[in-house]
Amino acid sequence: MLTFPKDFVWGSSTSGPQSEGRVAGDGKGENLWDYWYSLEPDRFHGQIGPETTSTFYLNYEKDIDLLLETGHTIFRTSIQWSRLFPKGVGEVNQTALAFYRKVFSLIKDKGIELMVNLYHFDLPFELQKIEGWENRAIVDAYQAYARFCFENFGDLVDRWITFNEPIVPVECGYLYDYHYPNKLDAKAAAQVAYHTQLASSLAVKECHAVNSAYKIGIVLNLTPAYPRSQHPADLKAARIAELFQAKSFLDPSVKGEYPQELVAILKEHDLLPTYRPEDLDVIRQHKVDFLGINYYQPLRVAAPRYLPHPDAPFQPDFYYDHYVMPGRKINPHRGWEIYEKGIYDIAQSIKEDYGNIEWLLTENGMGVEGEEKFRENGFIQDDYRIDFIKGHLKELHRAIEEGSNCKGYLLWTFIDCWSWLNAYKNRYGLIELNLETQERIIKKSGHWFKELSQNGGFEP
Ligand code: BGP
Repeated sequence: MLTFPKDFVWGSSTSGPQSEGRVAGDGKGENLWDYWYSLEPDRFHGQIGPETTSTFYLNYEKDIDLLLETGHTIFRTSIQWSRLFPKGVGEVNQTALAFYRKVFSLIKDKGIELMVNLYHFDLPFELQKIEGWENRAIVDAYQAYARFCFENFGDLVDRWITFNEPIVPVECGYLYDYHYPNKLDAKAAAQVAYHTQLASSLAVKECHAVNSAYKIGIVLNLTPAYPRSQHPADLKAARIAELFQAKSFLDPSVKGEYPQELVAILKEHDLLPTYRPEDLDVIRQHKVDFLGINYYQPLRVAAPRYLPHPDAPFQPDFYYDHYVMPGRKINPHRGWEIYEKGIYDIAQSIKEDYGNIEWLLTENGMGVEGEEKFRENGFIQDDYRIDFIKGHLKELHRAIEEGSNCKGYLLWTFIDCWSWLNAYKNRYGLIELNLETQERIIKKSGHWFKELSQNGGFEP
């Protein structure tokens, strides 16, 4: 039996925009996903947009019961900024305030630890209209929104999160053409990243000002960058990839400062953001209390094969190519590599290089396309998901035995939910969602997860 520490928590993560849905009269304002969908529905898988999702807004009471039925001792979701402040600033939507207080109270009443994220890729559209995170005014708006949340929900929340995967909107929206506003402008990307970090540090400041006992962290999608070989050119590629993908938020959040090499690279390409010197004190003084780490697949890189075209817009992969390792283990239902040891390597790096700060694995999971083919006797027999979780937990257990300060495991996700570009293509849940009837059916993994949580471990 692999047994985890007594205070180790078990649960899952979701987000407001991916689970709540919109209901007539709920007072929610548009966020940039609502807007983008109205503009370009074809860019969303099957033209399925963010309006419906898994109807948590209507079904939260039953869904919270399901948390218990699947053994949750912790649950992470996010507040939708555009639900609480339909215009991003100014008037509060009282219906939303009451909704979140009801949901959070119910979760607490069930004895489940509650982790609440303030931002999961979902800027209110009114703020995107004024250039979104490129505009420093958004930092002020976010700071006010964050403070409002600490003051109004702080009594119910055990752990706050400033941002989920803040590098994702930077990459997908400003360096590559995946998310709105699809800009391909590295200068704007650097400004957006910098403003996001500053906003995160200011949220930490506000949170501790409201109550010094409140705990606040940031969720980062981390993976070491694995080089193709030990050739110096591959090692350099890996070092630089890690600077952009991980350390750009990890270092300022945990150490209170940016890596010098990253600053030098940005300077060389004339990409340094506009900043005020006093901001750096804010970042230095307001470090996170803990980290959330999301891990799905490793990042493998090699030295770049080609020189970039001199007129092409700058992208970090100017310095590295993505590397597909021959013989890698793969999840054939999603196309992502499975590399369980990544968890151990992350844990070691946090222990050695980041002062062994307290952390939780806040997302890990297996997306499966066409999952209904695994239905037998009325429910999904997802042994592959159980094996996936076990494989990662073995590595996590090994790291904890060696002194890693990891306090919990949160799967992505509890009920199959809508995903940004992929809609419901890849199912991740412990619980199946029937899109026609909205019926929820616990999968085999959901029952297994409850045993895992009750036993505090599993038979490998
Ligand atoms: C993470 C995001 C989640 C979720 C997950 C699954 O990066 O934080 O919001 O979407 O990825 O991704 P996908 O549905 O694209 O497979």
